[in-house]
Amino acid sequence: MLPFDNQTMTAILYTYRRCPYAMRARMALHYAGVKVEHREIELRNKPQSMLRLSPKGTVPVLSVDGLVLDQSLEIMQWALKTSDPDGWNMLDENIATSWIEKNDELFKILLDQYKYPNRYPQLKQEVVLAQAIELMLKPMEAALASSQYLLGEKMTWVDVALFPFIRQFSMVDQQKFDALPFPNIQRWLNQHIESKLFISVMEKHPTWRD
Ligand SMILES: N[C@@H](CCC(=O)N[C@@H](CS)C(=O)NCC(=O)O)C(=O)O
Repeated sequence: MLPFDNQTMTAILYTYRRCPYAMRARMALHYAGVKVEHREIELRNKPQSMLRLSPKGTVPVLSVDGLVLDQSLEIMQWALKTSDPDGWNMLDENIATSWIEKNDELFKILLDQYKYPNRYPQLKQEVVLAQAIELMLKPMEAALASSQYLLGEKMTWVDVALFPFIRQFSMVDQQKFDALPFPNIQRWLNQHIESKLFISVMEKHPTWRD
């Protein structure tokens, strides 16, 4: 357990509302009860104070008590070490890693290709969709058909880490996504979208200026 104390320590989070990496970090921090100073950024005009902490210039970035975490999964893990009231961390590490690798290394590429077809004129959107279905959506549907969450009957941080990416994918063409034969993914997605946790981390904040 890290000695984070909401009363005496300030955690600063640089974030961007619509970024799926930032969403997973915000959800874990909120779940863990870590109060953060929320600094909403513009990706095209990043604050110098953030770049001084993390020159690579991606969100989320968490700064707390001299520690800088600039990977969303690190922030999630840090939050859960601080507090994990419902046992999001009680899971099989190998299965967790395989879902995360599939999402962060492969599915994210397909998501970008599917979302921004103008940037990939050589790719057919139907082919990208078919690849995403084979890689991610079919295995997810199978997992969610046999249990309520990806790793079993209890929600884990893996559900939270993947959900913002699947949400973004579904929103590219909502009608088309809704027509796919994946009722269990839709159930799981809607449950997260409608959750108090997600709604609270999607509140709008004014842009932070240094
Ligand atoms: N591996 C990083 C990826 C974070 C990332 O790529 N965030 C995007 C926004 S969704 C970003 O900040 N991109 C920088 C930019 O667009 O300038 C993490 O897990 O935190």
